[in-house]
Amino acid sequence: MIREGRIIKSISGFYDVIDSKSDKLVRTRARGNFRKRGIKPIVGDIVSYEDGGDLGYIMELLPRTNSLVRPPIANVDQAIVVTSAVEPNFSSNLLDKILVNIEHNDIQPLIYLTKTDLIDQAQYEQLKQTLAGYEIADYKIFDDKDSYNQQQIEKLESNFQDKVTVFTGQSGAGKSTLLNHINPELNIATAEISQTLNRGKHTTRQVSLFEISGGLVADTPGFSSLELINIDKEELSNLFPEFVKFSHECQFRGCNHANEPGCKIKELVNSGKIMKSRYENYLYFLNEINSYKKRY
Ligand SMILES: Nc1nc2c(ncn2[C@@H]2O[C@H](COP(=O)(O)OP(=O)(O)OP(=O)(O)O)[C@@H](O)[C@H]2O)c(=O)[nH]1
Ligand SMILES: [Mg+2]
Ligand SMILES: [Zn+2]
Repeated sequence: MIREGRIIKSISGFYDVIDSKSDKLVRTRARGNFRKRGIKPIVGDIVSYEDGGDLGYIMELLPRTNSLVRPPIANVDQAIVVTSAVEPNFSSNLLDKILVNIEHNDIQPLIYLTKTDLIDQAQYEQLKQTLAGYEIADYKIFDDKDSYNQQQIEKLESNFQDKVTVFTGQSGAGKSTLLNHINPELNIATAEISQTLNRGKHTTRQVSLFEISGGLVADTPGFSSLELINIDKEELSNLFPEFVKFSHECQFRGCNHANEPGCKIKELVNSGKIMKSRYENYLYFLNEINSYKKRY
């Protein structure tokens, strides 16, 4: 019998699939012809499979809405961008770069601030004000002074229902720690070896999706820096939702919000409605994309 399900785990050639209708977990293998066709099922894939009792067989992969490369995961709806106040230090440039990459994959970002216990009240107030600037982009912000308080965690979890969520962000920001607070039974290793220089040797960790609050959630390995992968400079402004909101009021259609006259975005930056740091990072990324072009 042919059924439909989603891959939540992949281990040495086996794929664990949750059946879409019955919620039953079925261990499967991919049919031999996948490799011939150069297709590899990944976690998050929705598949049709033949339920053969003990072991099922994946017949087809359904079209993906998106797929991430590191870690390999498909059909992601939203990303929790775990952002630390310190250790590593908050960087609006890195945060905006992460957000741009997420938007480019058509994934909804949510921002979660951690390590606020390590800063004083004045530093906290300043950071909170910075993060409030992201509300114009319609990003949900989780910035309580006590990062892992129960109420805030419940508020975060209320976004998981019927969605695939990944935790992403800089190495050491607290992604695994946050997941452990959500469900202590996950018992994910924190401050792990992924922070050491020997990183390459230890990246055997598998991505898997956990069922939490009616949705599927994945931890991912962090990074220390990031490139703007496959993003054209023409599309960059579309990855800043607050620019998209107002760009129809720019004098020129297709305005790049750089040197054009009558630019609504620049006007809103000057009046303080759009964050200056977002705009400056936008110009910085435009430059960066240009420099990639020269390099290749
Ligand atoms: N003081 C303090 N320490 C924290 C907080 N959140 C996480 N930590 C610590 O920061 C270290 C890194 O946390 P992890 O949860 O491993 O970070 P990660 O984002 O999963 O890192 P990678 O897996 O390398 O990407 C651990 O020692 C945590 O205990 C926090 O809010 N306050
Ligand atoms: Mg981790
Ligand atoms: Zn403009």
